[in-house]
Amino acid sequence: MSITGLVLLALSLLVCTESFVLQPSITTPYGSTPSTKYDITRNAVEGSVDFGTLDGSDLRIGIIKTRWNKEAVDSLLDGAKEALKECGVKDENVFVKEIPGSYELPLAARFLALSGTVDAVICMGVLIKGDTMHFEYICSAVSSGIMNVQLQTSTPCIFGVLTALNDQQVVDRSTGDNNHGYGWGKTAIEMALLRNEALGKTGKKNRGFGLEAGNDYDDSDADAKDPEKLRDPLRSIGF
Ligand code: DLZ
Repeated sequence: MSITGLVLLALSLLVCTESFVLQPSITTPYGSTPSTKYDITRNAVEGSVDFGTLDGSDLRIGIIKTRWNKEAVDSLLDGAKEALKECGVKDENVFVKEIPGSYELPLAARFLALSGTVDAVICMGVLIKGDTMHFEYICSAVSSGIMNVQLQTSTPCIFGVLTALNDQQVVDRSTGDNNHGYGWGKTAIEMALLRNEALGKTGKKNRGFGLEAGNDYDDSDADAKDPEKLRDPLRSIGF
């Protein structure tokens, strides 16, 4: 074998060793989780989803936030608001409503979605694991509840709930460059635009992700066009 061949062989062996032998694992209260080497830089790559340029200047966004873990939730709210502002959403088109805890998020989101007055809802809360099974029940109910609401109402409902095993995980994900609220804000805009494109809020010719609609889908929504409700959607549905 030539010298070049030997060098290449040695390099391949080094890469294999790095990939398969030196992988870190993450320890959780549930035990050690096998992981790839990318996990150690997860925080860095997590916030790097590319949302491109989003124009939210015509959108109305509802945010429902919990009083449980208020400090962290308020920081997440700041992150989301920053993203909405960056996308051109007007301050007067962002509606924030506080509720007690995460368990209440799906119903509150449903009320707001059914009002037909917002283009997306961000459901925001922080769940921290305690000593009992409470955390597991609430996480499961809230995540499937929020999914159900968005599928039933065709209004994007963003899962803005941190499900953390300890306080440190909350701090790591609700502050600084890794404030998850920011990504939730961008996701809300992208999904609101997608919904409006697909369902015709942006004009009949633009339905179906850019395809001409083949039927006469009626997008007149009396509630959403009622000037009184447009002025203050939260008040109009009883908040
Ligand atoms: C009761 C409770 C507990 C123990 N922990 C949290 C939490 O970490 N995060 C949260 O958002 N809510 C918590 N709650 C309140 C529940 O979500 C809910 O408000 C109550 O069970 C009443 O339905």
